[in-house]
Amino acid sequence: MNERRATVFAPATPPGRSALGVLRISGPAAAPAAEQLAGRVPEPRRATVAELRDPASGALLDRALLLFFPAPSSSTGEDVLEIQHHGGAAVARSLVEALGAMPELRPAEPGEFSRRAFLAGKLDLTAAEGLADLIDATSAAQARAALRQMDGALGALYVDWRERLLRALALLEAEIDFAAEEEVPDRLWAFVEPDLAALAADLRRHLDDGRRGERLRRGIAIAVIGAPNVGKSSLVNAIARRDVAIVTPFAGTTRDVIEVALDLDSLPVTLLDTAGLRDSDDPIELQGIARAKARAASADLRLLVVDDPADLPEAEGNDPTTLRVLNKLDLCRRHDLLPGVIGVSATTGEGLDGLLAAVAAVARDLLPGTDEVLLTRARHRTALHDAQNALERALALGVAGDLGLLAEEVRLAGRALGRITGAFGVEDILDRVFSEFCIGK
Ligand SMILES: Nc1nc2c(ncn2[C@@H]2O[C@H](COP(=O)(O)OP(=O)(O)OP(=O)(O)O)[C@@H](O)[C@H]2O)c(=O)[nH]1
Ligand SMILES: [Mg+2]
Repeated sequence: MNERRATVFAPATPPGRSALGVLRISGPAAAPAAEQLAGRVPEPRRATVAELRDPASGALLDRALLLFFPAPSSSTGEDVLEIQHHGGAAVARSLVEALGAMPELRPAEPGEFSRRAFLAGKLDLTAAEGLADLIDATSAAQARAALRQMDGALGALYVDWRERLLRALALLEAEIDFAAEEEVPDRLWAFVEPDLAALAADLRRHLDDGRRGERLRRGIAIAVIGAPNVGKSSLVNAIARRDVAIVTPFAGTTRDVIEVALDLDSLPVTLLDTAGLRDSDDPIELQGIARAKARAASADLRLLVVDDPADLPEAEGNDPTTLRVLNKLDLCRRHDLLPGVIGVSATTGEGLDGLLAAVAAVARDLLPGTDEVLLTRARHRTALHDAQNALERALALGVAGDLGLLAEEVRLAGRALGRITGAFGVEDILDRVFSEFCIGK
């Protein structure tokens, strides 16, 4: 049997105790599976209650809701049977076992439903990636961006650019076919060059986004740094509202970098608690300090914490990505506070709201606006760079350039853009894209 036509099944909901669970079956044997489990195939797209029985023993497995979507009007383009069964590990397991016993069915691989949808032309690769991001989204801003990408906003942009390239390529190829010269004729260049130059500028602007889209996807990294014992871990716990990091009265408590993912004012944020910076003989602490320095350098934002105003370094230049924080405000006299320094107490919670507001304000600047079309993945960035380089080479060839070479560069640029949406040469990247998905998606 053709592997792609195999019928696959997978739970679409996580295992464990719940009111309901969903199982999906996609492929030509979806209808026969319904027949074997429920004794009949439900009417298309109509919720149908049915008793599900083990085909081998006849034992009642569940009374469930069945939905049947015949090809091609289904999420995968194939026949799809959706079983909404009662939640609970035993019911789910018995249904999976009954399906697994059917020789024409096999369990789906991670992302296989989405992969089939892509192969059936139901969504392009950027939309599939948006779907994966939506499943992974932990903050409202991430979910919004993922939904926009899933709806095709990003794909449409790349398709439009690729079509502009293909139009130029068609003109160049017509010239190659019908003219004897090998140079680019003036009138053709005058026609094609402005378009290629405008596209190169669009690409440059899109790439030059300060990686804000990618940052939105993975969250803003905020490193909490400072000398030992100033209360960095206490501050992280206070912001996270739970005890993620160990706090002790002893300097040198934190060794490893501890990460906490937070939704801060609907922005995705990862707080990093780090080892206190000091001279030490302890090789373990020294390693922790080295890690702290590395993470602080690569973080998007730094909270530099002190517990004595005298320890505050002069603000270096005007680095908006390092906020200076005075902790243990409950022990300080208020007039000790310097301008531009945020006073907090991890113990009493005083000043935390102000600190979070300041963090959110900086974080918002590091993230894209709500309706920007975002470059969200390194995969896209690589392909866009390839397209841009090919375009720049094409433009550099200029009017005296070789017609065949020029056409080849434009072709390369178009292929690079096609790789992003999956319109071109994707077999090799499909595995990579869809392996990021969870099973059942
Ligand atoms: N009074 C007061 N004590 C605090 C406050 N924040 C932290 N502490 C105390 O300061 C001590 C050190 O706190 P930690 O959070 O472990 O300090 P740290 O900066 O993470 O220390 P290292 O991990 O060793 O670098 C603990 O005894 C805390 O209870 C505060 O706002 N007020
Ligand atoms: Mg600590």
